[in-house]
Amino acid sequence: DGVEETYIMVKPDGVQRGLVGEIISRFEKKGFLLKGLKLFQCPKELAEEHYRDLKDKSFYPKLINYITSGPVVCMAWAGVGVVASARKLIGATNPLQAEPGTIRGDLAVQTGRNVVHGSDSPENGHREVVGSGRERQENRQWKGRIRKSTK
Ligand code: DAT
Ligand code: MG
Repeated sequence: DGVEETYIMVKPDGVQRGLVGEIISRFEKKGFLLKGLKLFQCPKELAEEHYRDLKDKSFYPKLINYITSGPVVCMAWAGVGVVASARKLIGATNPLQAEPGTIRGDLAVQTGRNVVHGSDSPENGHREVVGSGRERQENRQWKGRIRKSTK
């Protein structure tokens, strides 16, 4: 049916700058379904797992420091085509190249402080939302309940 899920995360700079509401608003207004949300201090091991594909990049140590430097807001959003659409709403990785009207285009200037994460494929969307192992069990407690309670 084309319904996907994507993992959206307001990064520590977005939380510190008070942009959580603004960012949530953009996905709400677009019409996607918020399935779960929590404020979370990301442990180093989970940050390394999240960004494992980048571990050979020169900026990787800084990236891990940044993402674990303060609380993040974790969200699961669902909808038809939500993965690609969310990436469009977020804009290019380098905020200076992100189009005006996108979250990064409107709210950020540095690649290393680009305020928000969005999954890059439906497979990664599912993996990042559901998690694995110990996380998987814990995630059941905060994700995926809204559809039931609002209908
Ligand atoms: P995106 O977050 O747009 O999916 P990505 O997955 O390629 O981008 O990289 C993950 C994060 O790593 C990105 O949001 C910011 C950081 N990053 C990527 N490229 C970088 C670079 N050239 N210099 C510094 N940080 C970078
Ligand atoms: Mg990415």
